Amino acid sequence: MTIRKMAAKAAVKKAAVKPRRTAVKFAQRPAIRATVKMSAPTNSAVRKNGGFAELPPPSTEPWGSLGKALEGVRILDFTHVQSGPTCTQLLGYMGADCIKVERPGVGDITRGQLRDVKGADSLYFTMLNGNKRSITIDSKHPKGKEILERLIKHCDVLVENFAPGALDRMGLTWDYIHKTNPRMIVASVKGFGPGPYEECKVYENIAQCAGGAASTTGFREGPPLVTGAQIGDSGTGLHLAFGIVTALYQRLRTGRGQRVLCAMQDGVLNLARVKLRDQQRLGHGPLSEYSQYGEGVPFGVAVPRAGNDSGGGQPGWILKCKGWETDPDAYTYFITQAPVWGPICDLIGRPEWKTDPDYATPPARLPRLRHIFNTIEEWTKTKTKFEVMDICNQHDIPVGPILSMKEIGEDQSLRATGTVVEIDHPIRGQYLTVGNPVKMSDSITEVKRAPLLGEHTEQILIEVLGYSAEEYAAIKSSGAVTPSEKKETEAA
Ligand code: CAO
Repeated sequence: MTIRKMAAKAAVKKAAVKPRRTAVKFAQRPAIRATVKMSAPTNSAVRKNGGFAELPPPSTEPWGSLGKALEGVRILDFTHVQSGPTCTQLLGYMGADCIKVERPGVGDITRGQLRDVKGADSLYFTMLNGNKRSITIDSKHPKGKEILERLIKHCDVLVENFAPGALDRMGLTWDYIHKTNPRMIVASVKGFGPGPYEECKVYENIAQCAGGAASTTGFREGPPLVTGAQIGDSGTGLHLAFGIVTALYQRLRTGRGQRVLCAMQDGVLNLARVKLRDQQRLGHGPLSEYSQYGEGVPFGVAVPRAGNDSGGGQPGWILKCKGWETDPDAYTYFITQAPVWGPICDLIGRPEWKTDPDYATPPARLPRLRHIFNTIEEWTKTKTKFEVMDICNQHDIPVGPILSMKEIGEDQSLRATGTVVEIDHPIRGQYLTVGNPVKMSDSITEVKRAPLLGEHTEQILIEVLGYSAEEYAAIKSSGAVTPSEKKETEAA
């Protein structure tokens, strides 16, 4: 039987005993490696179907009834702060069983950072650690090391984003992990890849600066700027999730795990690649779509900050809308896309611009963009940002309201799609989180609250790792999973 047939058979069997859309029970479940026996594929099989001789016949079961995409994958989640937790939360949304290992009595440092409700885990933590179980283990305690070894044997992927060398200092070197479980994928976020800065600790804004985003963000006259979108942390977590899923796929063919590394600098650069494109274009002349070109400001040796210029070949800018004097978000983004230039001219009361040689073609407009946007703004200032959206959409003119986080939190269409989700938490009560931004027709996401610190320690030790009740009691009294008195005093 082929690998795929076996996997499909196991999935169908599992689905048969599981009613549709029931919450995934975090019960003992064999990891994928246990359900799929490997056999070395022949070369022709490797060429066919990406490594599989045959796919199972297409299922006719109802969509969403065959479990979740990553069901059966178990993650040893050794992540903290933002980049790693973003990655494992996404894997959890896709159905992986994420076991988050935290330091007894302390936990992920973000549990206590930016606290808004006394005694409750922060939103920083709860919004990045949904769909996970929490186990507390002192990774430097001898018994803790033994538990970790069992976890390594029972999991498919270890994800971590400690400072360089921290995992090795715990004794969890790649050689040790690979020897203990050759199928395990070890995925890491680090600030920098191999090179002069590889030993450095890195946070979000450092990555934005080192990855080329900050030097190209902001206004020409001002200093470099970081963006609110967490492209260094969450962006790298997203890249890492992609690496993990592809490594799982390759493992089906090779039978072995591998190391997956995402450096935050690399992740940011990948997201800023259009600016490296522009750097090379600059060698062949000025960048005509940047408004400084039309303003006659010479270019320097590096890609400049472009303010709110549109990144593509279609000029755009942020324009004031009705109410801008008092509402800081009463603005719209407006793109003067060439195919709808005629309707734009009609809307703003400048029909003569459709044929005027100074305005009729995109190249003719480039040196006049400031004047053009000022004129369009005279029109947008008479409408709310939502009216601009409604009117322009009727003419296929690409515009977008500047939405505040208040407006996004209250947006009913985002709630309806599960992108913004309201969650119940036993200590803080209800809170909003961002659900799975990736929608899949056969893998339906259920967003679950973040775990309390060590909430599942007993459950994981007994149900996943197979310790007896007596062994669990001994582990508890050993101090390997509970805070030492010293740590408790420190935390208080
Ligand atoms: N039991 C015992 N010790 C534990 C433990 C556990 N369960 N979990 C973690 N620790 C220990 C680690 O072993 C490490 O100890 P040593 O340095 O003595 O070996 C220590 O806790 C702290 O690890 P750290 O150095 O990673 O943490 P930090 O707060 O000093 O640094 C950060 C944080 C984010 C700068 C660093 O982890 C880092 O650079 N990570 C990689 C890049 C990254 O992901 N950055 C994005 C963070 S999100 O903004």
